[in-house]
Amino acid sequence: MFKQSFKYYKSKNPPPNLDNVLDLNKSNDLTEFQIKKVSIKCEERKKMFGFKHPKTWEVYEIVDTPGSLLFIRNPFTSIGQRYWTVKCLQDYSKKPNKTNIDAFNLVPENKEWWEMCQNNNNVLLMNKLRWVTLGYHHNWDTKVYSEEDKGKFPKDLSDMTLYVASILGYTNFSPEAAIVNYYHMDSTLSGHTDHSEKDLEAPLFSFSFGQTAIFLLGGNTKDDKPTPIFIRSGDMVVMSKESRLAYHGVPKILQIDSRYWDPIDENDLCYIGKDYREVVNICKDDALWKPFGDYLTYSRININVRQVLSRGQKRLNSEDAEDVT
Ligand SMILES: O=C(O)CCC(=O)C(=O)O
Repeated sequence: MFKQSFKYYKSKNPPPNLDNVLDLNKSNDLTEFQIKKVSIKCEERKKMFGFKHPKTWEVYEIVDTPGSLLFIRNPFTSIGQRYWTVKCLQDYSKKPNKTNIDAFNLVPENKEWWEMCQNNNNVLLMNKLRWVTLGYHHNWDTKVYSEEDKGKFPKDLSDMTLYVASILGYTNFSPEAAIVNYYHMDSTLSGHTDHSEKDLEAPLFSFSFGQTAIFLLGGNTKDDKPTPIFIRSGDMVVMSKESRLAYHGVPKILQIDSRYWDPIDENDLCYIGKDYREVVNICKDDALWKPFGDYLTYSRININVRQVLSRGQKRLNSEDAEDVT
């Protein structure tokens, strides 16, 4: 069933009918058998740079799927969306973080990918970047993390994820690994489960920017019929427990007609911490922001953040590697 749905939504000719795709922008049209509104206790929470005030967040649980999958409808401000876009393109793509293009030796030691793409408007090179891994590097072959294959987890991404985790009540979460996926209009991500992390109780936070995805959320086997869901720019998905072991994938990227990252909201600028200023200056300046905005008009960026260690564990050991299949 998963494969059939994937093929159906991936199809270009004929294009799929989108009437059955769960659309959280039309939450009033959805029934209690599809979504449940989740209230969060956030009166005392401070607003953080890049986010709307948590008291305005719309949090939903997707019903009739394994485990718990939360969907938060774009809690980001437009400058927040710009900030994470610039970080994913300009900073997280730098060495020593790992990328899919490392294998092709396209970027010399003393150069950076984003800078090279900009210097000669190298669209081919730009479109080659498909993923970056941060912190404990995801091993695409073995799916096993190792102490020997790990970089520094970015502080801003850690702070941002911890803020979201605390608002949603996940007080013990520790951000230790991330995959940044870069999609273009013809990209897909085939069905898979997220089982590399030991502690499946720990949530997985997923943040998306740019073009819209059709996200397929299935069951514990590929025989279960998946639920298709629109994920738009700024939307956040949190998977925990059995939902992490549910098959999911992205069969299609759809062109959007609004830019969720425009116009920038001056109000948000008074919340900027000093570590964020340099990148915010790029986001505020039309000319400096332009190449990043152009990229988003034909791409989607997804950042998913995971906890690798079990609670109280300081480092991985060889036994962990044996446990994970
Ligand atoms: O792009 C997405 O929304 C999903 C990404 C994902 O499932 C993954 O990286 O494991």
